[in-house]
Amino acid sequence: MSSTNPSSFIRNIAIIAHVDHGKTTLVDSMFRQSGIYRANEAQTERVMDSNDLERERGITILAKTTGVHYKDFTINIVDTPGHSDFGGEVERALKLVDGVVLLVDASEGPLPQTRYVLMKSLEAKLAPIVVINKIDRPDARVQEVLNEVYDLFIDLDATEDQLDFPVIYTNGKLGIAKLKLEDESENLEPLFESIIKHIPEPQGDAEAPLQLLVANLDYSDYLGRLAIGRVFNGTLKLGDEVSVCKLDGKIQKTRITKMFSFSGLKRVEENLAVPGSILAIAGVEGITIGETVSNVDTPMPLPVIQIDEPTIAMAFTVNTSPFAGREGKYVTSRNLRDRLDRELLTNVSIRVEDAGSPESFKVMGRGELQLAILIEMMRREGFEMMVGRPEIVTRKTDGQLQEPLEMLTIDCPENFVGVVIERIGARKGKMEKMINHGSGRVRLEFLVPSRGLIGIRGELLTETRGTAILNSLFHGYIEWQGDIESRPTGALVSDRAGKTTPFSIENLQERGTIFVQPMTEVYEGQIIGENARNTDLDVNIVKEKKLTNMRSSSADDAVRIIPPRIMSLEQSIEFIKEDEFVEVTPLSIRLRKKVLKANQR
Ligand SMILES: Nc1nc2c(ncn2[C@@H]2O[C@H](COP(=O)(O)OP(=O)(O)OP(=O)(O)O)[C@@H](O)[C@H]2O)c(=O)[nH]1
Ligand SMILES: [Mg+2]
Repeated sequence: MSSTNPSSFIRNIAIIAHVDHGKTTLVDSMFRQSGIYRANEAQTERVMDSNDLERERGITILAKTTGVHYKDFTINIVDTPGHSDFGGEVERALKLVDGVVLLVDASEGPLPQTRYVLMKSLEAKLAPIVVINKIDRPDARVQEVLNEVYDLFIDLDATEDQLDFPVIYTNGKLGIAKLKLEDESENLEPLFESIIKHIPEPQGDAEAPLQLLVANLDYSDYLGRLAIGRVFNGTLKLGDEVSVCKLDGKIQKTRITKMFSFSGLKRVEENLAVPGSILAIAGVEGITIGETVSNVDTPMPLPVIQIDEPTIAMAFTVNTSPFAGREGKYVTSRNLRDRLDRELLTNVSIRVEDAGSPESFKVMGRGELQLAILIEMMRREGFEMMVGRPEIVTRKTDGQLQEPLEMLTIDCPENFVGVVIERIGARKGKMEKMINHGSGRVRLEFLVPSRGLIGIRGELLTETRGTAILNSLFHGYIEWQGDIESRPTGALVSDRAGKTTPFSIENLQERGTIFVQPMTEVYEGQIIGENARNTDLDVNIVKEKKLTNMRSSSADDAVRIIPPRIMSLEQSIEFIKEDEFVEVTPLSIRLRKKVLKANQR
C-alpha cells in the first residue's frame, strides 16, 4: 500500500499476558509518553482499570480499547484481562487487531494464561511481539524466561515466521524499553518503533462495501447505545446511511449520527473511518456484539465471533429467605431476568438458561471468579438473590458423559509439595510435571477435573500458610471422573430466628467456627458457622444468659469471643454444598440451607 493510504498510519494491537504481568501498567506508560496527558493533569495508576471492581481488586476484568499517537501513527491498543475466567474478553479483543504484544513477567515466566492467549493469537495468525517485562525485579531471570517463551511457541506449533518474533525488554512501571538488556534507554521508543515496524498495517479495501465488525458496546447518556468495532473494508462517513446485519440474519437500516476514535481515556469526534479504524459509533440502537455494520445497498456480514464454551454453571434464584426485600431494590424474578438479559448483550462468554422454575436461572461462565464478579456488580446495583453451588457444565460425546478438565499450575515452597500433591490427588488430579527452580520453590503441574477445583484455592492456601500460587486453565474434556470429595465439614445451622448473643456464641465456638457477629439478626435455617464434624448441627445461637450472678460483667463475656470468620462472596460460593445457598443482598452475604425448617431437612 502506498504511504498516502491513511490505513498505513494505523496499527492495531492487543496487549495479552497472564494475570498481573503488567499489561495495564505498560499502557499507563504508553499514555504518559505519547502526550495523552497535559502537564498539569493528575495521573492515577492503571487508569484503564476504570471500573470500581477493577480498582478494588487490582485486576482487569473487561477488555478496553484505547489509542495513542506516536509520530504520524495512530496505535490502537486493546488492554485485555489476564485472569483465565475472562478469556472470552481476550478472544473478542483479538478480532480487532493485527498483532499482539505478549507480555511475560521476567521472574514468573510463561504461566497458564500466557499459553492460552498465545495459542489464541497464533491461531488467529496475529503477528507477535514478545515483551519481557519487570526486568527490574531482583529475582528476574530474563534469559531463562525468554527460553521458556521459545519453548512455549514451539509447543504450540508456531510456524517459522511466528517464531521469528522481536523481543523487547521493559520496565513497564518506569516506562523503559530496550532491544538488548544491556542497552541504555529512558523511554518506550524501542517498543513503539517495533510496533510500527513489525505489526502489519491494516489490510482491507477502502473501495469495497463497508464492513465494520462490532466487538463491544458502550452507552452514552446523550447518544444512547454506542457500538465499538473495527472497519475491515470500505469507508464510513459521518451521517452515512448503513445496514446493520443482525445476528438472526435480518437487515436493519440506520444512520450513523456520531463517530469517535480513541485517544487515551477520551473519545475524539471523527468524520471518516478507513480500513483498520477502531471506533465507537452512535445511531445504532439495538445493535449487539458480533453484528456487522455494512453498506446500505449491498450488506455483507462478517463471520460471527466464535468463542470457547462456558465450563461452569450456577443457579441464580429469587431470594426466598425471611429477610428478602429488606436490603435490596430489585428482588423479583422479572428484575433478575431483565438484568441477566442486559448482561448477555455485552458479556460474550456467559450464557443464561431457565433452570426449571420461573424463579431460577442457570448462569454459565468460564469460572467462579467471573460469576462472582457478575453477582458483585448486581448487588451493588441493588439486587438481591440466592446462588447455588457452582456446577460443572458436562457434555455427552458418543454416548459418553464428559466433564471439563483443567491444567492447574501450583507454585509453592518445597516443604509443602507433599501436602499439595495429596490434596490434589484427593480431587482426582494427576501430576504431569514438577519443576524445581532451585530457589526453594517448586512448580507443579496437574490435570484436574474442573469440578475438583471448586474450593481448592482456600483449602491449599490454608495448607500452605498462604504461600501457594494457583493458576488454572481449561484443557479439554475427560470422561466423567466419578465422585469428588467436597467440603469435609458440616454446617452449624440456626434453629430459630432472633438476635445472636455473645453467650451462645461463646458456647458454640467450641463446636466449630462461627460466621456471625454478636447481635446479628438471623433466621431459622441460616448457616451461622462451620461444624468441625462432617454433619450439620442445628443450634440455638440466640439464647440469652440467665442472669443469676449479677456481678459477672458483660465485658468478661465479650473477651472470650473469637472474632467470627467473615467470608467474602467468592469464599462463600466455594463453601456451600449442594443443599445450601448463598443469599446475596446489597448489604449482606448470608449462607443458608435450601430447606429452612429444621424438621423438613
Ligand atoms: N517491578 C515491576 N512491577 C511492575 C512492572 N509493571 C507492572 N508492575 C506491577 O505489577 C502489578 C500488576 O500490574 P498490572 O498492570 O495491573 O498487570 P495486568 O497485566 O494489567 O493485570 P491483569 O489485567 O489483572 O491481568 C502491579 O502491582 C504493577 O505495579 C514492572 O515493570 N516492574
Ligand atoms: Mg490489567
